[in-house]
Amino acid sequence: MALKETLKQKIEAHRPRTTRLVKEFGKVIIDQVTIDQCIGGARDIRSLVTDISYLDPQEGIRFRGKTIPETFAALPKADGSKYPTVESFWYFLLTGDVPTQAQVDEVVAEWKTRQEVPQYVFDAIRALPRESHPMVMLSVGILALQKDSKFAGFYNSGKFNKMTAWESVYEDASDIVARIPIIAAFIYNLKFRGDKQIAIDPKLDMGANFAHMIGQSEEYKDVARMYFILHSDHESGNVSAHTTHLVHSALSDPYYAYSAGLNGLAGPLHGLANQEVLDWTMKFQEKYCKGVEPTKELVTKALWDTLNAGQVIPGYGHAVLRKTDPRYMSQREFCLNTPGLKDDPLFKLVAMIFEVAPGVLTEHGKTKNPWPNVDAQSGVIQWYYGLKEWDFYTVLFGVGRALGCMANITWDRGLGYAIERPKSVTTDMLEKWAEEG
Ligand code: CMX
Repeated sequence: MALKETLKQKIEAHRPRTTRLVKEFGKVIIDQVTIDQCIGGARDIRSLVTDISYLDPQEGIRFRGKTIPETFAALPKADGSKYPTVESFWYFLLTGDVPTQAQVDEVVAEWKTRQEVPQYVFDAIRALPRESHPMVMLSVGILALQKDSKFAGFYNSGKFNKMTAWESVYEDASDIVARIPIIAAFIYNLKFRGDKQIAIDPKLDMGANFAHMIGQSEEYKDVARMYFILHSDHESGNVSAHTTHLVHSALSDPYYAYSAGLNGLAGPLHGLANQEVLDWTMKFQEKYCKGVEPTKELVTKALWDTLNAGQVIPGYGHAVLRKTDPRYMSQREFCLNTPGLKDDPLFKLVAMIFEVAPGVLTEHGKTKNPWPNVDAQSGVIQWYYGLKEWDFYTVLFGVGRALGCMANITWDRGLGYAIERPKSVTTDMLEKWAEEG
């Protein structure tokens, strides 16, 4: 059965669960809100629902109930590869089912029909100053596609229907996940390869085609597949996923919603941390290792200098996780299993930071989680394969994150989630409640 038809059945089967929860158990209390949560970024307040992924503070992410190793093991692999195709993962994220090879082939073929990016998108990106950050270009590229939104078209058709609205979200979402790697490759080539563009190879799956379009090696095809899958989703409260969900909750179409999500991903406390890690590491080598090999002592000194300057150690800490991020471990494992990469000086340095930073951060005593997150490891792999332009790294994150955000808002519409509108209070009110105890 085709993906959309399977999804239709899943959504229709799920709806009574949501309706029953609201109707029969709507007033059951599942959390309480404290003043520090109000002021402190709504940390930990249980107020979002998603079945696409769940983040356990100790264990890390599970996609549709599966850990990262379980996900990689379960899904059909790309031809001649140890990693699944991104398309098979998309099927899995949307439906919760592990697809058969035939179902994967269908998605791969469907994405081919959606891949063509209109010329005006490239023109809009070209019209930006060439020094614009690649994330600006990606966000503009996605927004430029809005003109042809099927969801907006359906909304404006006069035939808008809440029960079927998810179908046009699915159409836009599928267009976005199929097109975003093409736009990302265009940006990379425009900015970093002297505008030498490479045409789509219609024989390749999404990850392999991305590698091909940025002029990368055969080996990088697996890097792309792994990277996009690992960065896809991290439940719903993170800035990019939450922003996408919030904007779409106003029935803004998926283009408006994901362009906004990307703008959040571009923050240094979120997705931009991956470029900050490389920047920090390079500056460390320049400043502390002139003519000498990096040592744990030098790394310790550099970490303390950063902290004493009031800055954060990029790639460390997390709002939810309290252990090393399994996305970090998965990429570290990739490095350790890749001859050449495991002996790469930059990988060795990042591994040394991993040995030292948790202790320094613990002694510093501020962060609730001294362990590395996904961003501490991802840049090293890109660097090794020659993708050294680190201000592009968050674009790679954005290509992967599209999968999670688009799967989520398809289900948001399927289940008819309401416009998001939390309540704000004033400082006077907080002070009054504080006094009253
Ligand atoms: N280095 C130094 N200080 C850190 C720190 C780090 N890596 N991580 C947290 N802290 C500090 C916070 O700045 C905060 O200090 P103040 O009390 O002075 O404000 C204190 O420790 C408590 O913070 P927390 O509750 O542990 O962490 P938050 O939930 O507030 O923030 C995060 C989480 C990720 C923003 C933070 O750990 C951080 O800034 N890390 C570095 C940037 C980074 O790697 N971001 C990527 C996260 C993954 C992703 O989204 O891509």
